[in-house]
Amino acid sequence: MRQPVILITGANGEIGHGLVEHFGRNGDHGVVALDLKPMDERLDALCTASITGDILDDNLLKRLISEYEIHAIYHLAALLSTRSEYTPDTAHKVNVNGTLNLLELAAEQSRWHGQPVKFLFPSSIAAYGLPDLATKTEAGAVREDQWAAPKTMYGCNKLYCEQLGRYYTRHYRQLAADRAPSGVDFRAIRFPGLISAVTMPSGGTSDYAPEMIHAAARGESYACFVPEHAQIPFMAMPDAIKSLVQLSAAPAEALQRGVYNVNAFSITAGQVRDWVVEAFPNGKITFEPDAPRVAIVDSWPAEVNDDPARRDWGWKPDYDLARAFDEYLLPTIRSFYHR
Ligand code: AKB
Repeated sequence: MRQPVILITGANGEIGHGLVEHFGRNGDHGVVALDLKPMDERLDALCTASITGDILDDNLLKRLISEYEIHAIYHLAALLSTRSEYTPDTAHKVNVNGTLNLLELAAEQSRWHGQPVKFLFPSSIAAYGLPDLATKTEAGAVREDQWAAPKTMYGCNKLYCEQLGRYYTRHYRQLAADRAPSGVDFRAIRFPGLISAVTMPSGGTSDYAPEMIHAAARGESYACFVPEHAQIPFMAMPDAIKSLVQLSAAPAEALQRGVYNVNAFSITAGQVRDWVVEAFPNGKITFEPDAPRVAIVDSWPAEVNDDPARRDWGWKPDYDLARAFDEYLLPTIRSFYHR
């Protein structure tokens, strides 16, 4: 018999670490962790299996189908926005073809065990594209169906995969004589910039905030690649984990949409610097804007409206700006760096 599990792709990444920790300690299914890199030993111990492999490897995915009964997929594997700009074709392969592979795997799993397979997909504020700063300021807290005109390959990938998920959930094989629901229950969250106290991001354009914080905590200098006034929404990593777990647990009939914004706090790069220099006086923060990456950040909303998430599945962040910095980041980073 195949063991009932949840599958987490990109499990060794920032969100992956938090999810493996959560489900490894208190999930009712085993955890199969998949990543290109070997899992950290501490997390490996929490997994039924941790597999080092590629979501583009069809043979590997077939092995997963033969060995496990997958009831939910948290598909985190992706190339983030900056890295995707340097290799747009690879980004499309990983972010889109990889997601298509996992949607097909979910559909086949559901056919085998006869239950729906929940598919949790981390989309992003990168799916939005504001044309200029004046419009960004005027737009205020953007709703899900506004300004979906991404400027990056990563944002295009995320927006298209949202649509792929809707297709699999509602319109899969609609012309087939033996048409049947795919069994894929796709649910997506458009995450803001995420800040973890214990992992470092890589390849994201919102990484300036966590990079600044961690550099200062190490007593190092940091040249921020956006100007002080650059403003986007951010979220403490524990809230990102909470939102995925909460959306996954919501009854399908409560969800009036497949893609949700979640908001925690909106902050400028200058405000991050102000907090950082107070918390870690040895850090030396300067601002050296890199125009192409500034243009990407300027195209993302200053804030998002998350009323639908609050209405449909009771979303509410635990960490507002003050709590995120003073109760999560500061103590956790200090112990992380033994400050
Ligand atoms: C990135 O910067 O690419 C990501 C994101 C905002 O989705 N952190």
